[in-house]
Amino acid sequence: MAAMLPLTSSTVAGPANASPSETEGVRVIEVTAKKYEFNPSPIRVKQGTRVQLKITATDHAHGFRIKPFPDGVDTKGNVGLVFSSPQDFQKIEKGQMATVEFVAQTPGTYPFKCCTRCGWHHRAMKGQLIVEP
Ligand SMILES: [Cu+2]
Repeated sequence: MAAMLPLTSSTVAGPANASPSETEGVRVIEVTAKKYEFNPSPIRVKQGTRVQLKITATDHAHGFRIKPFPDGVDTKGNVGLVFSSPQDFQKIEKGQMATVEFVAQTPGTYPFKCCTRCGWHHRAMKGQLIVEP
């Protein structure tokens, strides 16, 4: 039982428009995707957390792709993010929400990016997930 108890003093102090909440051990983080940014970014979670990213494309169709290996780590090593959904890629239509769920198994920095061509600066549309030990 003890492992599931939430800490009394939450250190969640993200941007005001992000509303992280916890449901049955899942950390739900709402993310917006718009030209040409993800918000919030970077997203910080603790190692071992089951994370659900709810990504809403507000102004245009966007995409979301995250690397399952942390930056600077040999990709032949252990996977750092363990996905519950079969893929780490989502296309998100305008006004729609996509959910990506995974366990943040290994500390490190995981870059993510838009993977649906959405305009001139599409390639610059990136963010980071930081898994803290
Ligand atoms: Cu794009």
